[in-house]
Amino acid sequence: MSSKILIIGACGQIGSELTFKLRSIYGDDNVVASDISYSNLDIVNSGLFEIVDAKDYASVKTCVEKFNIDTVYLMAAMLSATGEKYPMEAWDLNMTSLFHVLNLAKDNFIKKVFWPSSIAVFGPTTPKEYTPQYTIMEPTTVYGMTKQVGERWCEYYFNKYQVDVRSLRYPGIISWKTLPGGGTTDYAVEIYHEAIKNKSYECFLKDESELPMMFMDDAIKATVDIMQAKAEDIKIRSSYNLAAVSFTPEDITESIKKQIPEFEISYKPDYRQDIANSWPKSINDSYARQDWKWKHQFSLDDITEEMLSQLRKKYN
Ligand code: AKB
Repeated sequence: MSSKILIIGACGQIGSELTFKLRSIYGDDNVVASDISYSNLDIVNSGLFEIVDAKDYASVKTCVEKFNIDTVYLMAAMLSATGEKYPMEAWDLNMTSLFHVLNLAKDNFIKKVFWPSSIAVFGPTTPKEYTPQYTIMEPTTVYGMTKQVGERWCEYYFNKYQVDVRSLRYPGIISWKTLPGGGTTDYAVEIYHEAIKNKSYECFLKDESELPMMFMDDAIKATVDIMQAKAEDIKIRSSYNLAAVSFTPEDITESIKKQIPEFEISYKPDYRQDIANSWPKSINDSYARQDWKWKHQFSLDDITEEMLSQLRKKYN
């Protein structure tokens, strides 16, 4: 069965790479990229593109009807660090956009929804090591609160209205094509850019701040896999824990130094340190591995090798 896909937030870090991947699988004519502005020309110029305001129901619905969309990937969100600066705006964007898409599915305009959750659903009272799927969840960031409550709504729409919504709790995502914006895990992308450009980096987290992370290719694979899985294999309709690697700024520095021995890091923790302190160090994703056979590929050294070789081409 052919799928007509809409990606909302296609100009962002994950949305942009997801757009290219979905076009390669389903064909350029079947994948519509959309965002609030023309902020990523690679995406705007690479195929079907529409301006869509995720907070405006009419704007989303018009695009869905225009292209006969059956599947929506809702990638627009305000992340953890920016969300602490603009709490009401984060709540509004993250919740309003989710309700619009869930309601379009409930009212049969679309058939299937992907919505990303995050490790930010966990908080300081959650067990930090190998955090289980089902555990204490008392997030202390607005972003984490929107993701936690969003998960409840996803499960509610599945149980009450049979909406086929699928979700992953992404860790920090590392990629070289598009920069992340406004997250606490962004340091793990910035550090590679600075390693190539300046051979030094001032980190906004402390050396021992361990967080769950993942290379973009693994994140995209997980997203495609969960959406392609048989509905009966998706046993969790809130959101699945998802993991690949966990490391500290010190670990990533060691990994970079294997290739750039003169690389130097210094530490100047800011308000994002409190956010990092509230999140797990590592995640138990055994349900994803069991239910729809999730498997990651990239280790920290694999990520470093790929990031540095791609960014060398970009900057040199
Ligand atoms: C953030 O740091 O806010 C995000 C996330 C872990 O969801 N990258």
